[in-house]
Amino acid sequence: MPQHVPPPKLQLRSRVTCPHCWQQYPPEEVLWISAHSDLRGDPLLGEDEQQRFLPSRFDPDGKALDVKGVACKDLACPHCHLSVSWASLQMNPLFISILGAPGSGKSFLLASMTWQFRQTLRDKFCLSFGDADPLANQVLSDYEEALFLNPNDDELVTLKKTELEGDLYQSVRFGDREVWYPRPFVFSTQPLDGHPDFEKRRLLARALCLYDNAGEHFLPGGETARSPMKHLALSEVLLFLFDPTQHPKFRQACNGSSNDPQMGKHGWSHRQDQVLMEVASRIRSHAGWPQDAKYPHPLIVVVTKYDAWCSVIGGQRIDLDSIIRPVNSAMSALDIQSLQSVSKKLQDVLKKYAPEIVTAAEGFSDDVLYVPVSALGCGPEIDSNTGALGVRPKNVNPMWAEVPLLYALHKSTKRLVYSAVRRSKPPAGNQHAVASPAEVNKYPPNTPLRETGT
Ligand SMILES: Nc1nc2c(ncn2[C@@H]2O[C@H](COP(=O)(O)OP(=O)(O)O)[C@@H](O)[C@H]2O)c(=O)[nH]1
Ligand SMILES: [Mg+2]
Ligand SMILES: [Zn+2]
Repeated sequence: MPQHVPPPKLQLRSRVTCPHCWQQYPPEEVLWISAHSDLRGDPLLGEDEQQRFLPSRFDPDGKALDVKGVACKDLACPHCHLSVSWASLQMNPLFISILGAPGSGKSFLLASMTWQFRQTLRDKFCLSFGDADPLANQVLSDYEEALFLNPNDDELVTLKKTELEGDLYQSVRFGDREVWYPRPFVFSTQPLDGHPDFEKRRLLARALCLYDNAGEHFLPGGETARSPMKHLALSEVLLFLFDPTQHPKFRQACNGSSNDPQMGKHGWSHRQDQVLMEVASRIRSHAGWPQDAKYPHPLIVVVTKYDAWCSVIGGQRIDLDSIIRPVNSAMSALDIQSLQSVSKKLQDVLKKYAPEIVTAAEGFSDDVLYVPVSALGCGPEIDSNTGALGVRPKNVNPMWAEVPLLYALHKSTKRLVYSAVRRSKPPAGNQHAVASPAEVNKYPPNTPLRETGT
């Protein structure tokens, strides 16, 4: 019998979910991408793509050999032929969708969030965090580089707009039907040595699939069969971005206390509650639920551009340290109660200025957390040459950019990011208990841990 998968030292999942087309398939059906430069042309992806094939020969390292005998390393989904990373074959996926009106700050937040995660997860949570497929994450790495590793840090930068059908979408031709799939950014994370569950790292490892969606898709009527959004229904956590600078009552309340040009004539204006209701309606129809059904997962309402509207909630800088507690010398846990008290304060502010958002959010999910973030920590400036908004990298200093994703990780896999418990009587001088590893795992995990199949 031909051998379709390499003799594995690797543990593969029994079913793999494609992060592009979301079809499930057993790992032995995965295709390989030919390496020899003569082997070009794919019926689904076009003439410029390397051929995909189901292998029958492998080299001693377990790499498939293409028909020209060259060892290959890249894999592709048998349904859409787009490339999939090894992490997708080995790790439980965690789909997280980032939604919001055009201009609400999705692209900047993604860049800031993943940049912060690269340090915070290792240093504070004893978790590894890396690109599962560096080439596929290139757009996001470019954003990160422009903001955080820019040698010309005094020059204004803008991020390329998330086009409807551009870099962030990939086209696949099924016969005469062309479909544009949102390009996932895939990262892998797992416990490092020092994490209480280091021994179970293979079971706990997750392939995080993040989607930066063009906001236009969420304006009523924006989805077409050409641009499916099934990832919305598969997401275990939704991040909905609400941008107060686009809201007339927030702008009024901040009048005089913010120099941000977005508060003035540069501001966007979209009915953001309608975007959220549109998202809710699409998720329900994709999942086949009745239109009044509640989403069974957490909804995180990320209130962006905190630097621009913080005057309405006290004007303080917010620090990650205020919501994490040390567990041991290597690891901290999320202080959920502190996070919830910030959420409550923000919910009160939203009820005052934008009650329609609270109604839309709580009408959709029973588990809503409101989180203030600032991807930049400063406002953009108007570029006098182009009239566009730009930021100077030297001024960028994010606030809580990583918090929504930390909470999402905690909610979907309690054992990766732990929660700290507060003792009822705090020791003198210390309001919060330092939780021991046994204590921190307050809740049972959401989903039972499963052994990965072979
Ligand atoms: N004041 C402020 N402005 C921001 C922040 N993040 C993004 N912006 C501005 O918001 C605009 C839209 O952001 P972008 O991420 O492209 O929005 P998207 O369309 O949702 O992807 C940009 O011009 C940014 O300058 C922030 O943290 N603070
Ligand atoms: Mg964008
Ligand atoms: Zn696929």
